[in-house]
Amino acid sequence: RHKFWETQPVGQFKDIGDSSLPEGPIELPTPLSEVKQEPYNLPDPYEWITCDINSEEMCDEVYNLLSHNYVEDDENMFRFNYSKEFLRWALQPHGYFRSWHIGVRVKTSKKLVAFITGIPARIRVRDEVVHMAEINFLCVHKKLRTKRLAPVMIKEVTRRVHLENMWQAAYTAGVILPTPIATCQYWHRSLNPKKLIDVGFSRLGARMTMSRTIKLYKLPESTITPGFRKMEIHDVPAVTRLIRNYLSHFVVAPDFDENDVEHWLLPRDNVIDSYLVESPETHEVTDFCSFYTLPSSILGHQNYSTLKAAYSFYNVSTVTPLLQLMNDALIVAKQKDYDVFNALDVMQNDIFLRELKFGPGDGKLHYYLYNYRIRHALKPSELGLVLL
Ligand code: MYA
Ligand code: JJ1
Repeated sequence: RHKFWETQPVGQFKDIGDSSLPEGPIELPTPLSEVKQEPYNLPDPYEWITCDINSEEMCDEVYNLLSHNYVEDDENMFRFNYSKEFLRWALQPHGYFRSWHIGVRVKTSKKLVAFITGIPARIRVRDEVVHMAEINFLCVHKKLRTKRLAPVMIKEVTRRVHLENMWQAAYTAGVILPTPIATCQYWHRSLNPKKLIDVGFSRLGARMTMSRTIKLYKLPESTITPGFRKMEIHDVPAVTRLIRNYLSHFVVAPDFDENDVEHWLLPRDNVIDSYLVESPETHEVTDFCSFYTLPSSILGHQNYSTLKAAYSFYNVSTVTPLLQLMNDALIVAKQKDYDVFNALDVMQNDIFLRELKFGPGDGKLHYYLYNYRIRHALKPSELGLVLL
């Protein structure tokens, strides 16, 4: 059934429930001298390129490929529209490898037709911290689909990860592959219900009018929690302590240090928003919330072309109840003119989802590890990892 994935060191469907298989690496690392030195062969018209995402032209090409060919919902009404600023952030954490930003183009025309990326990350699985690649932005131009280009891209990124002496990877996908470590549900909180209904993102509920719906989703003009403010650079040590302690409670989670927190959580306009609660008495940082900005193109609509979506990232509550903290996150997202606030049912998100009027979406997100076996599938609440 999975001609490619059957050949890869991933949990296989036939092994589900086999408790005799150990947790951990499926294959041992090979000596670096035995890693293939040349790139995999592509069909004749195409060639590999390493993308310099700092170059304005290259960033434009990647942006254009993704904005026309990347992930859509099941009815092809919306397509992720990652911004160039977002892509630069997502692909260049400290210690990134340029060789892991891989493009395929047509030799003759130089047109970029496929893309895949990796970035390095330390991911803890139970009590082991594993140096992994996070693989994202796999994309093949619509006109070149189902020609088995994706397996070549995956093998090539794997080779380049191996060359850096890393042997595991983490990735997410909307499709089922062998074998998810967890399956999560997308939830959506309407901020601009009229637009969401107009564009077909959501529907008027049974026995609901537009004005009742608008009232249902109304939020206060300003945040509630005393001491709630935007995160700043001097907060990095305190936020790192807060996040590290929180993430230690999950089975799979990133092992963030201060550099990671500075890169992944310090606010950047229209990319990442982070807020915290500083106790007005003790000046301690007690709570934290964050969301990233990922608009979607609205395909073929008369009046609207983009949906402005916020995606819940990492949230930690120790003093302010999570419900109140996330309500404040919704309030700032509304102030900033987002149309919808999205979240997965990971970590402790189930505490606030229903209460804050999120509804389940029609999309699921499956989490995967490459070359690392987990004996039983995890519950979403055991996952402390959010990929972009
Ligand atoms: S998930 C986002 C993926 N991108 C999209 O959905 C954008 C729109 N779609 C496309 O661009 C194409 O449909 C893609 C497939 C490129 C997805 N992950 O070339 P094909 C398998 C993994 O004929 P196409 C993200 O970015 C499929 O099961 N495998 O198909 C994370 C089949 O294999 P098998 C996938 O439709 C990516 C084979 O590909 C996916 O033209 C993580 C068919 O190839 C998918 N999302 O192209 C990648 N979709 O026969 C894995 C299909 O066996 C990383 N397939 O069923 C693994 C770790 C690597 C590093 C390891 C380091 C140590
Ligand atoms: O956004 C998604 N679904 C929306 C739109 C559905 C449009 C028709 N298919 C949705 N809307 C309902 C909202 C409603 C608001 C009021 C309360 C009740 C709910 O369900 C879905 C997620 O649900 N998104 C996608 O399908 C996009 C792809 C998801 C897979 C992502 C793969 C990522 C790759 C990572 O590297």
